[in-house]
Amino acid sequence: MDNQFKRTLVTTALPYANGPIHIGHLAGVYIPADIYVRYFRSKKKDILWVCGSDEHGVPITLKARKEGVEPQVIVDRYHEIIKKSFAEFGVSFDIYSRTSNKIHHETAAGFFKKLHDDNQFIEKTSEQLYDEQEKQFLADRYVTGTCPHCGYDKAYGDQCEKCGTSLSAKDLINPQSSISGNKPVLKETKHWYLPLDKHEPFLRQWIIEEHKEWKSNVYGQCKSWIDLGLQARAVSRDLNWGVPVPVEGVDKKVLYVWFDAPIGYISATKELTPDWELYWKNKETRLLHFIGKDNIVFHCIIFPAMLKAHGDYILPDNVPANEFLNLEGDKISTSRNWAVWLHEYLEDFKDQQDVLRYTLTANAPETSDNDFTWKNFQARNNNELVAVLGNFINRTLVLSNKYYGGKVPARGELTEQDKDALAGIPALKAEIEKNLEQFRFREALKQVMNLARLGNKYLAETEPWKLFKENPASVETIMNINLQITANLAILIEPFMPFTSAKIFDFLQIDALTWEKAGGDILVDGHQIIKKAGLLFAKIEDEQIQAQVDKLEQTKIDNQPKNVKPMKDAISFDDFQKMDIRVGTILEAQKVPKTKKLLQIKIDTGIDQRTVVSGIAEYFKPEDIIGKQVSVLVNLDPRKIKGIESQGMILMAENEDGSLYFIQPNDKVENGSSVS
Ligand code: B3M
Ligand code: ZN
Repeated sequence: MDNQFKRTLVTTALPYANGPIHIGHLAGVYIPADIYVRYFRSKKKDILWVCGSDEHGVPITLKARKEGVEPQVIVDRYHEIIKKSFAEFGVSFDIYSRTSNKIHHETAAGFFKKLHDDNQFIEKTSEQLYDEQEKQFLADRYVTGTCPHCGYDKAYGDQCEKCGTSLSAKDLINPQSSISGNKPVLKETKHWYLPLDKHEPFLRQWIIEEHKEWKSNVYGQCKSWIDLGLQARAVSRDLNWGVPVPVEGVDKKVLYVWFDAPIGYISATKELTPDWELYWKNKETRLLHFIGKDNIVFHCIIFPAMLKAHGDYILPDNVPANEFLNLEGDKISTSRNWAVWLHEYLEDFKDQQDVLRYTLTANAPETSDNDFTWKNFQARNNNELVAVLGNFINRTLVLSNKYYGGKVPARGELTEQDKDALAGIPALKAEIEKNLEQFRFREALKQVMNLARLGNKYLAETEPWKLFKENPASVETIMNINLQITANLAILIEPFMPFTSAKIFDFLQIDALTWEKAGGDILVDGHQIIKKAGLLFAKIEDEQIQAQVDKLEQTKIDNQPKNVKPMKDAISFDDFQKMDIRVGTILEAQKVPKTKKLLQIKIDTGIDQRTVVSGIAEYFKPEDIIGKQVSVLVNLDPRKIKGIESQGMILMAENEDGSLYFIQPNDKVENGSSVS
């Protein structure tokens, strides 16, 4: 399939620079892409991989707002953290750029301007959701509400994360401002729209007819959107963070983040190479977008429509999107801190990047959502990496050193068993290639491990340690074959576990080799390998796993509302109605002498003016509460407290730490208004 192409350009979703990177990112997007790109590099194919931080959009401005800093502070912080995590895990982009830089602003503005000048947009003034308190239009993640398609009640203004449908803020049922929590009003504003409806016939033909080979999850999503009917999408926003709309006289409007972000792929390529146009405009280039399933509509419908409208760009040849990875049965969530963060993983599992890369690939959510559990992580390490791969290579190296001082022995005459073992190498290599080229990374990795399994089986069946005395020549053959398998493993494993591959090459004392060398003999007779090799993998103990599980348990506890008292027994409506609660205003207040907690308070209840003794002196100064409206239970039997008759009770909310708050109307009401 790759033969008709001269070169490949791989893009991976630009992570939002509003938080660090977790295992969900790696498993869904960056590890599969890294495997793919490393494989093609190893085959010496012309391939480039571009990525960078997505530094615009509401996730960034919301975070900045929360911290009370400028958005630039947020993106500078997380861009560095993300970039470092990727590098530490061997994610081998050719460039990791960012969308706040100049080249991107110019490229995105230029792209918009061309479409604008070519009349590819519709300009429309319409009513949009507006937060009156915050004086801001609400779009995208600034507004949440109920999805009109699936009923999910936390859908965003641009997308429902539950069903994946792309939305416009006005589609939401019961919209609510993410900033103030208020119900938005409608206000007029002018925007530019990309008429997706106009592109529908082309999209239908291009995807539904010409790309039936796309993964079924991707193809299915695209088909259902197209069948639902596409609508014009606004590509500008009333915000002050982003790429300014490059139209004369327009102020305080920026490009919609999903308009500028995919152009980030183009800007990054420009930054990387003067030949960037070859990768974007030449029909012999194959463009691939690796993404998660929530990004499908943007990469398969909206961005291609933009590229098509521009006129001179190629379109993606494939969009191998993955489903989601869950963590211990629950959706990974940055806000709930339900994640395994890459930088934290390395603190606990130093130098064990490949164990995580292996586990995430073996459990990749390729066809459906999948679950990461620490138990499975431990089992994959102990039962597969240690017991299969590590064990085979260790035994091979130890025996070679023991028998031959680490010099590769020559092969003699071959038995059927020897021939079978040797034949397994090219056969498995072919399987690995076939799967990699079809984006089936789990299966490809399984086949790599099968080569180690084959080696273990061959060792177990030939038992060279038993033969060494009586038939030394046959042992030379056996060990030669085991060493050749080891060298093949070093090559074939490189896309998946680059750190391990480098170690094996070092054990064998040869320079790293490329893909074409795999399939047969690699080591020449008499070559000297390392005398004493370390172990490739270490067993992961139960305590280490327990510590991780405990950490997640703690997160669960942290996420729980604290110390909420259990509900009292049910009461009847009549019981409730017996209470007469009124809004009153505090007229006077003074401390009750010789007490710590008590205030004597005079209240205008609307019915009368009366005295109430209340145990709130530790939280309120008498002079601060005069004039405040409070809720008072007025028909409570009077009680004498410290010699003063208390005629009712002021209702208070009590926080976990014991601090007290009045229950007040949110606006001034008449004294005597009843609370029910
Ligand atoms: N920034 C990532 C996300 O949806 C989004 C991808 C942009 S790719 C052009 O989490
Ligand atoms: Zn939905």
